[in-house]
Amino acid sequence: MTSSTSTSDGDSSSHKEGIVTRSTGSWYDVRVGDQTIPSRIRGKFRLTRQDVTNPVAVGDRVTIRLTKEDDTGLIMDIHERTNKLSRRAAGHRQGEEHVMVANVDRVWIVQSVQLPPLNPAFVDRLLVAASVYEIPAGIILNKMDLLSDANRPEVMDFHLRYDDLGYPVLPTSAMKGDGLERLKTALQDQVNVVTGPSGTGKSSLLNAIEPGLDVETGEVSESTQKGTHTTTHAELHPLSIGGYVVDTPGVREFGVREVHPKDLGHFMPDLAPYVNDCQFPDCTHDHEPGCAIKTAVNRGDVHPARYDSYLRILHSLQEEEERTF
Ligand SMILES: Nc1nc2c(ncn2[C@@H]2O[C@H](COP(=O)(O)OP(=O)(O)OP(=O)(O)O)[C@@H](O)[C@H]2O)c(=O)[nH]1
Ligand SMILES: [Mg+2]
Ligand SMILES: [Zn+2]
Repeated sequence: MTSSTSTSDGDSSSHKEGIVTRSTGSWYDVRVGDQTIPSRIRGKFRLTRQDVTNPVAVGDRVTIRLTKEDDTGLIMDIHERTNKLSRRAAGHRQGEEHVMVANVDRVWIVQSVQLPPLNPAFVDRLLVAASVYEIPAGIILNKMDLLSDANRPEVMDFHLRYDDLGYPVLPTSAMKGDGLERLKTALQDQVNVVTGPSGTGKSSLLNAIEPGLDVETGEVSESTQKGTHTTTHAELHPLSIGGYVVDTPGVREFGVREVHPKDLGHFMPDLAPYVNDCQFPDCTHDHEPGCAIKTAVNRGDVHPARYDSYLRILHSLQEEEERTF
């Protein structure tokens, strides 16, 4: 334990920079190069970050000090986060923030052409959530081998819609091996959250690009979440090409929340340009006359499916608000 990347600390020879890949109670796996070093945290982090259940989260970039005795690490410093996926804790720490993953480079939403069919409402909900968390998003359009005359118009429309919105859309077929090189390039050297409905082919895709990597990325069942203190830990799985894939416990966990209904339009890039042009300044773009967004939909500048998603999310936020207050 002598050579090292250094910090300005006097004892720099034993300091290393790494990324937290797993957390199990009081131990954290910190990946440094291709080594994983079990580490603990200094007490001060527990004391200074009392409003969060976990002061150190998976995805955190940290500086550790290696202990000479047993090759474990002590987390000395947590670097500033670019973003985080978090949720409100349940149980006795109810209301506190639980950070599931920090420093996510991209959330990938997997959809399949068929079996199950495209689900734009699901996609839009996650895109809004990603936008709220300031995490770039992308779409993987799998099972392209199932493209047929019957579903082609819908699939092309879907592809173009999100392309136009500026999201990367990657058509793939895990079965035929199509599009996998492009997918690999997109995932390489990034921290990727891969999510999507069950059966769309997440495991098949990940296995195709990294054999043996079968992470649990599916949605957690409703009943599991009702457990009083479900502690859900995400994990970063290293890719041999560089980068990580994260399994997160379910998309519901980072569904749209903590957005005031009136702010929703700001989180949809195609609606955002119009939100301030309505007749009423507090327009919800739902039923009000003189709504600039509805005008844009009628003019063909906003896709009706996107407006439809907007309304669904709006209504769910309004319901939530009624329940809470
Ligand atoms: N035709 C076709 N079938 C595919 C493709 N990718 C996956 N499948 C099949 O779709 C089914 C579901 O694939 P999985 O990889 O298990 O899907 P998943 O998204 O991981 O599903 P969950 O783990 O339940 O969330 C399996 O029967 C796969 O063989 C594809 O590109 N084309
Ligand atoms: Mg799976
Ligand atoms: Zn309006």
